[in-house]
Amino acid sequence: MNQLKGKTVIVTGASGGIGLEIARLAAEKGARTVLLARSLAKLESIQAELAEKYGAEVYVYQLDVSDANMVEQVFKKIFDTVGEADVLVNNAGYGIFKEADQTDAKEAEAMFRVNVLGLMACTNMVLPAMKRRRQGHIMNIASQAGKIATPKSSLYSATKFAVLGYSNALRLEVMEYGIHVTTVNPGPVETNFFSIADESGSYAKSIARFMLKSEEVAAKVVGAMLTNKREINLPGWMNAAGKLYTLFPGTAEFFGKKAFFKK
Ligand code: NJP
Repeated sequence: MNQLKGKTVIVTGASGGIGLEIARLAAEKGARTVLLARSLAKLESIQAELAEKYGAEVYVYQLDVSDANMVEQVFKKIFDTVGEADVLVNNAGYGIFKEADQTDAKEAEAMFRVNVLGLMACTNMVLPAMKRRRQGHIMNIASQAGKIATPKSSLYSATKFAVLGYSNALRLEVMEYGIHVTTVNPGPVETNFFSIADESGSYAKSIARFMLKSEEVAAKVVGAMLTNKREINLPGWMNAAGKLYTLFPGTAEFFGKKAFFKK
């Protein structure tokens, strides 16, 4: 049974990378798909492609999730034009790999505004209707960096730890309304993320063989839509490493030193 047919799926950061693949797959499965990002021209060309390929009902809106007023205006427009959300995928985000003392307050504030406050603002827009309808699904793209913090990831990890903390509390709060909250924690994924996070390209090169494809991540996310999956952790070996790290952090840091200092 295709559980997404006729459902409304909103994806932030859908102009490329993981968000685009999630939107593409949701559209292919018959969802009414709403794509949000800052790059409107990219969204419009994706809209045309998805409409042609899948005959999909696709809507696009320009949105910078770090702008709280814009979040409010755009979501109101979506509710008026498209309808209420069945699934919200909070995917917009970025990282910058730098040591803590090389990171200034402006960079920290900007990243928190997108990765954390933006995600919270979008969630708050869809929650009232989800609670009223006693159904819905919030899927938050966090990271393995929200489970294991490594050098040059202090700021990025802090934002993703925040996303996991927020999501874990939210899941309990909305459980009684039949609303699901899933966190998605991928390892490195081959996307434009690294051209922002790792300008030199050296980290991306050193871990190229471990990189996931955005299509793989998207398949897991879309496959879990409207189910009560708590977390999606991938790849499996990194999930296992994350569990060991939680149990024995000191030992894991000692033996994992070589891997931890790859950035
Ligand atoms: O990155 P990329 P990913 N307001 O750069 C949008 C997490 N993750 O797909 O606004 C609204 O290809 C941007 O669009 P635009 C990562 O932390 C990744 O890899 O037009 N949208 C684009 O569509 C992030 O949360 C890896 O520039 C904004 C999208 O976000 C998510 O996965 C590993 C925005 C970014 O696409 C997607 O990242 C991991 C804003 N202010 C977690 N700023 C990885 N790639 O290795 C950016 O564990 N966007």
